[in-house]
Amino acid sequence: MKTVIILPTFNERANIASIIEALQHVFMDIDHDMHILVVDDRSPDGTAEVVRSLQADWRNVHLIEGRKVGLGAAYIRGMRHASTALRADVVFEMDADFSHRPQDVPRLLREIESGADFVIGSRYVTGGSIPKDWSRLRRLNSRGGNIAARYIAGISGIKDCTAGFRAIRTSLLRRIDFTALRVDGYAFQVALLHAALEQGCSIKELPVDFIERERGESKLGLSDIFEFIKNVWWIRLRSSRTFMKFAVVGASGIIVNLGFFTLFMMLGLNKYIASPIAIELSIVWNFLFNNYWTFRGRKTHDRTRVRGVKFNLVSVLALGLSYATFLALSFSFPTVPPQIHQLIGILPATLVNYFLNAYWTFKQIKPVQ
Ligand SMILES: Nc1nc2c(ncn2[C@@H]2O[C@H](COP(=O)(O)OP(=O)(O)O)[C@@H](O)[C@H]2O)c(=O)[nH]1
Ligand SMILES: [Mg+2]
Repeated sequence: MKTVIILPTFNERANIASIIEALQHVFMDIDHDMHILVVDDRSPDGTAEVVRSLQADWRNVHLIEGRKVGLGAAYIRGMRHASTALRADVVFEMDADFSHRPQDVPRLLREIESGADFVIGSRYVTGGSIPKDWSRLRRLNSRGGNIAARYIAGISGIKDCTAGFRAIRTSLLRRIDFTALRVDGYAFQVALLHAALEQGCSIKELPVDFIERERGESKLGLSDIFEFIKNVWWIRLRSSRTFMKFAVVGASGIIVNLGFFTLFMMLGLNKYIASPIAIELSIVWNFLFNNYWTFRGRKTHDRTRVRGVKFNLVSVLALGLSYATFLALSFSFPTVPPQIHQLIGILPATLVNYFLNAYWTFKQIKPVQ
């Protein structure tokens, strides 16, 4: 079995030689054709130079270089190269900074040998761990990413959706359209996992300890976080018919909201009074539409009466949120037309509305397993 460990690098001069050596050491006990592919984005610190000098000693070290677009773009380039030019059967995703331990490679590979298509080195299954000294923010970021992958993108049954240490069969990768994933950064991890699940592959999670890097800096940036949020919603939009219906209802609600708002203003009503009434009317409209269409097929715990009460509570909260946004924007940007403030106020209200209604008001009774 030809196996290629893909190491994306950006300014990893301090780590690259030692991680390659550590991997070579581990390879000695593995009974497969083991290779390393460094995907470097022309690191200014000269990471590629170090790799080239190591290539003189190791025939199984490969290097491709490109323009820096992001971690996902680097992995896509690496995976394409590994499965076509290098004809790999299995690829690994792995950080070059020792966050993932080289000695865990054989364990993940054994799981592939036993038939899995996709093996995750997981920090969040029993036996796995994240660094004890991770800051609250870092933990929140990692946990939040997994919660978003689960509840927004709808990936269920996987504990570590954002893991960056994984072994994947190229037979699976060849069935995936990378361009359709539409991701360049760290969001790639969740996008690829979701695409793999859509292919109906066999996925395994094995516990690993994630080690904090000692040299160099993390490259996770703000743009990665924004792309991550965009991506989980994009997955949701494509894969969830319920959310599609909710979005259609929401769009019709926007027309109701802005229509009534404009009508009331034309009738001479003060805009601060017209706003909440228009919001409330659109919420009632949305509820009726959702109740009799979007969530119609759901078996819920509650009777319609209780659902009605819950819906009203959610409505008040959404109304408050929408109106607070309207007020804040009106005071901050008084010259902008009030319709714009009213329109922006719909956004936070819609998100809160959807989650509370989908997971509380219309919570589905779980089928007995
Ligand atoms: N080629 C390439 N590698 C990247 C890029 N961003 C991050 N990396 C590499 O991907 C791996 C994981 O990144 P790291 O900064 O350790 O992320 P963290 O572990 O989440 O803090 C490291 O080996 C980085 O050098 C990029 O844009 N291009
Ligand atoms: Mg790292």
